Amino acid sequence: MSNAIRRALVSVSDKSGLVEFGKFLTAQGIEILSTGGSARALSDAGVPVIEVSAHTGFPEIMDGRVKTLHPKIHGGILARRDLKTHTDAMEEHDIAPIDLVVVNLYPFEATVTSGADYETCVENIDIGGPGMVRAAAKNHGFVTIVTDPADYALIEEEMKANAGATSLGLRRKLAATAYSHTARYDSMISNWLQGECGVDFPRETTLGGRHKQSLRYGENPHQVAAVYSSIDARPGVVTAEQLQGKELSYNNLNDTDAAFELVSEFEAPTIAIIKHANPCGVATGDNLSEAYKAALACDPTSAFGGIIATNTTMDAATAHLVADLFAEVIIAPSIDDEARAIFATKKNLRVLVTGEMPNPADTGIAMKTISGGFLLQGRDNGRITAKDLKIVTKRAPTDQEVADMLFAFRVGKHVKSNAIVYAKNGAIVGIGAGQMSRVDSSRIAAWKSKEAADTAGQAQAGTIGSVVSSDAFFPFADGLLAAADAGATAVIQPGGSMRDADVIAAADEAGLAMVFTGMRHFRH
Ligand code: 93A
Repeated sequence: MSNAIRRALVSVSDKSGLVEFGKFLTAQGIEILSTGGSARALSDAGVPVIEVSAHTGFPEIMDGRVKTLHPKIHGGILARRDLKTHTDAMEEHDIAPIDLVVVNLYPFEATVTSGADYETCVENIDIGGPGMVRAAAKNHGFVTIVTDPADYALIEEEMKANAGATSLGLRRKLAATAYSHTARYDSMISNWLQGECGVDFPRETTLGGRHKQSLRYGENPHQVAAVYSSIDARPGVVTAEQLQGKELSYNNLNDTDAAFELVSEFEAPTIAIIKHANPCGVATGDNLSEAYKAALACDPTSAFGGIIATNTTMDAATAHLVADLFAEVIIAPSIDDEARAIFATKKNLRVLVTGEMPNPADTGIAMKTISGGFLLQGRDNGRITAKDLKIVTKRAPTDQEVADMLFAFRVGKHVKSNAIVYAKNGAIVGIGAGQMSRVDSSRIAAWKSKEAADTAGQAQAGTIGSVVSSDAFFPFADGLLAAADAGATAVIQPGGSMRDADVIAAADEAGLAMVFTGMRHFRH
């Protein structure tokens, strides 16, 4: 018996490529069964179809909620062609085999993102479609399932080459694709419903990502890697448009994300320069070029080969300055025409435009894999403002110190722990990141700042007269005293150590002003 496809069922919401594929199937002598809208689209284009309701002898009912849920459809898809009991059942119940299932689902995701009301979202939960997709995928030994119009061409190719049949290899691949399609579909529905009910963490979860691009390799050349868009993607790196430059690598994407999330914290024009997912310069300014110069001054050595993010339109003056540095990636919400022309002269430079900034206060879930599972947590959308600060020292901070402390603390949220950040006049002047000891982070930041000053031929390190931020409390006075030695005049930290009293006394003795935020920003 030939394996050629003889009968197809077509029921699609996304009707792209449908008419061409329908014509191809008809030309192969294939009978097409189809549901309401799909049948209309095909017959309007002159492709002969049999309505599913005519085939089953049962009408579409309940506004289409029940249209393909019928034994003649599911029996035709699920029957094993190599089992007598199955073929006998087909004969007994007058069930015709269906060899090709062309189905894609009600646009649930688009309905939710369009802001539709609850009822409309519920109505866009497809039931019959996933049933057929899963049935056809299960019976891939005999049945071809296609859920993505992009795959019509693959099927046509094989059918042309194999006298109207597809290979088992292709059917198996398409079945795997089909199950990931229905799994993602159900996870979108589940996530949406969980959100509607205020549930943070469902009992079971799938990641629900969509493959965007395979990457050359991961963090290292021996690791495979790919980038996925998630169900409720915030505007940012994954949704950005790449205007020019070499292909983005895994590390580029990771660093660019760190840079872009950091600048999203601020309203004033801000530049962040990132290396190895940590900032090596961040500054705000009245205009972007001022911010850039101040950000670069923090650690010009590390900035080489960095990732540069801004939260406002990239203009020509800043683009000229940026073009002088060897940078890997530029990311901005928008880039004006003159700045684009300047970047265009640097062919390898990757330039990304996002169209908008993410909201730092957005809720969302952050994920990290660990052996045997993964950790989920709410994203760190905590934001400290002046009213959250508790002054704990005899000396109260000046307005400038308060402004710089808030700036430093927000930047510190984006620095790997232990994170110590010194700031002065809206610019970061020293960063100590990722150390196992807080006092070491404090010392490294001061030392780097001194080195930057020496290189620039400045008389004193940027930390002189700065403020210092710590992402978690100082467990002892030593880290704080190291900061005072470096020239900091004010300290911002969460507080909450059992030795807070000692640390406060040390701050008073050193003449420092200190505030507690009551919020910690670990980042690992
Ligand atoms: O409402 S349903 O869950 N009930 C069904 O029996 C059913 N059968 C197919 N939705 C159902 N479908 C879906 O209709 C398909 O998955 C497809 O997305 C859509 C195609 O409808 P039409 O051909 O009328 O445009």
